[in-house]
Amino acid sequence: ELQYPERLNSATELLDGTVDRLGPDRPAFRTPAGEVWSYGGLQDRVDRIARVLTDELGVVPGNRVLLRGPTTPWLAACWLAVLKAGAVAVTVLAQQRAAELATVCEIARVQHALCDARHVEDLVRAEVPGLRITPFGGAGPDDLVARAERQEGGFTAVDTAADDVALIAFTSGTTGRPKGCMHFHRDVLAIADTFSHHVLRPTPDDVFAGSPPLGFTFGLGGLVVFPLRAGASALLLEQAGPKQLLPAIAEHRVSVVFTAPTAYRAMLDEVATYDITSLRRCVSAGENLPEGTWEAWQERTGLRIINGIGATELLHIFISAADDAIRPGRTGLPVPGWQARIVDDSGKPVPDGEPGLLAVRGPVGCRYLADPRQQEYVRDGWNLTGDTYVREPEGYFRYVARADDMIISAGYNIAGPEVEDALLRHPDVVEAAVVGRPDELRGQSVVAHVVLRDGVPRTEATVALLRDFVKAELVPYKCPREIVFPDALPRTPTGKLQRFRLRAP
Ligand code: 3SK
Repeated sequence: ELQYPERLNSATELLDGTVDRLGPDRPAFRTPAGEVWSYGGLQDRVDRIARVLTDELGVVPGNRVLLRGPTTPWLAACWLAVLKAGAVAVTVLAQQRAAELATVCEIARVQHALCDARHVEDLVRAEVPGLRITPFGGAGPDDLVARAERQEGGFTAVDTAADDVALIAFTSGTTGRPKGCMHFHRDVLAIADTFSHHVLRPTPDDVFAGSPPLGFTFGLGGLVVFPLRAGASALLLEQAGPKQLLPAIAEHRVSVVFTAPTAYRAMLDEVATYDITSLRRCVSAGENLPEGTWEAWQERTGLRIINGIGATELLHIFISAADDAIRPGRTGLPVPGWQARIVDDSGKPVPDGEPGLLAVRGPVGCRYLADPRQQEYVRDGWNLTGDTYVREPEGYFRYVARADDMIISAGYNIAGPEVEDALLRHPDVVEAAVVGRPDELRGQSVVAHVVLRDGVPRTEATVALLRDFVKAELVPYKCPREIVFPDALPRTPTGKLQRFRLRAP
């Protein structure tokens, strides 16, 4: 079991603890432009920002500070400084617009914002009463960077308790009002000491990179918390789509990459043209990883993708597996420190091999900020993630679908992801989403939304070809009755598929 002292400041542990262990000179953050921030340089900037927060902006422990911007070393430094000053970091995505920002600020009662100078406009338009916005990375004497330069270093971290709130991470869900998830200082370390420590097993020589932004806890863990806890470094990419990731991996000798299943798929065609021999860990989360994508990536690269399921409510990944423990098509085993089981609607465990709701518990729990949906997520001390899973007899957890995404057609239960996996095995298919659409005769009918490779005709002949292809892989009742060819699939800013949009009649 994880043991942390009663008084604990996670930013101090991540940063000052690492400097004490490994010295100030090792690289902490890198940028594609070749900039390198050493641990000592990062510590100095964090301390100066913390002084600006406390001495100039009047931030006191417990104040909520919004952080907004693309993935840069300055954004990461702001996050560490907010925690070091005992305040609470409220992370949002750079793409979130004024109305969403206003809601987040209202729910979290945000008093201050540190915002990348290129993204201040939407925040101003949000018209949050009393919000004090400090830009960083711009020009002028009031910019946070200029202010920090005028300050002294050597800030003594606020003596927070291990269970003081360190951050509030928002989950937009696919619909509904966003929910703020409160996480403690000890939770920040717990994700590194469980998933990262046991599954990734990083060393100080590792170079982390990836596509999820710091406003998504998938990215915050993978690009800040895990590398710093290990004394490793992270390449922080503002643009981190499949097109940018491969050259970045090759040029900066990245060894641990975090991205989503669709990105692995999108990189398949070009991966052979880059030298990616530095890579030793490829992590996939955020969505279900189709088995076909896992196989194709292994075939092209020789690398076995580490699948994982995480949640903003639980901060990071709680089921996963690495190396010889990986089973293609399975998410994995509960990460050491975590427990998982499958339950029915009343919370009773169901036998192995039967689908049910995934329930997990471990060192981090869901704590929604002032939201009655807490009662739905946490029942009898177990967190219900909203996913349907099967636990197989050897203990592996296999994803079936999001609990509310099961398709029931003519009395059959159909898991959209299984049909998607079949479609994605066809070389002309780039992305696929399979949903149930209301149908008078069958209750629901199976509809596939397929993004085709460039140049493939969107014709009835292609529909017929794909239907035959699926029928050769799956029982006929799972075969889509309808196949449509959009240009792209609707996704949240964190890349999650918005199936509800596809279900609309
Ligand atoms: O939401 C997710 O899917 C997720 C995955 C990994 C780590 C963290 C999160 C929130």
